[in-house]
Amino acid sequence: MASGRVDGTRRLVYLGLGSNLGDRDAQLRRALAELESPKLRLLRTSGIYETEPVGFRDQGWFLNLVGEFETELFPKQLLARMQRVERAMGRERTVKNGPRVIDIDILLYGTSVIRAEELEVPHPRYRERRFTLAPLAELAPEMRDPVTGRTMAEMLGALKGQTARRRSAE
Ligand code: PH2
Ligand code: MG
Ligand code: MG
Repeated sequence: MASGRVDGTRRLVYLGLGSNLGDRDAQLRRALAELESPKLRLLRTSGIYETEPVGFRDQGWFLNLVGEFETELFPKQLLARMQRVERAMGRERTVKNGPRVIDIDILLYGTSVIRAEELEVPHPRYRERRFTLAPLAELAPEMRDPVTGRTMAEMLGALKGQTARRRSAE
């Protein structure tokens, strides 16, 4: 569990999902359903958090959650799957960090550290965001960030500001 390696090939991955346009609940549910496959199995989901927009602030509040998956997909295969689901759901890339029907991000992929142009893992900003750390700390408070060694609970405890209200369990 600590290494995120379940056996030789399977990895635990944590995906962050967010939506602030349209029927946000329905979109989170649909994205989880469309992500699932024999090689990407959903193990647990956090509760749903109603969160204040971070970054570009002049937009509606988000619903965010984190899904814990077990996967045999390599990171770039996983990214392609996520982008396919985003496109199928009508995601349009317009304003950076602006409103979206669905956003799916790899937060953690086992204990891997990946620094490629098209993919950075751990997610480069997840340590500063309550909308990612609150659901991660709910699922795995003692899990450590592979770069800093800090636990999810420690990082969450150090954050100031940014409203995130846990709304319901899935
Ligand atoms: N996603 C962003 C930027 N800001 N704020 C909240 N509350 N939730 C998000 O998912 C979010 C955000 C970029 O992906
Ligand atoms: Mg994002
Ligand atoms: Mg994204």
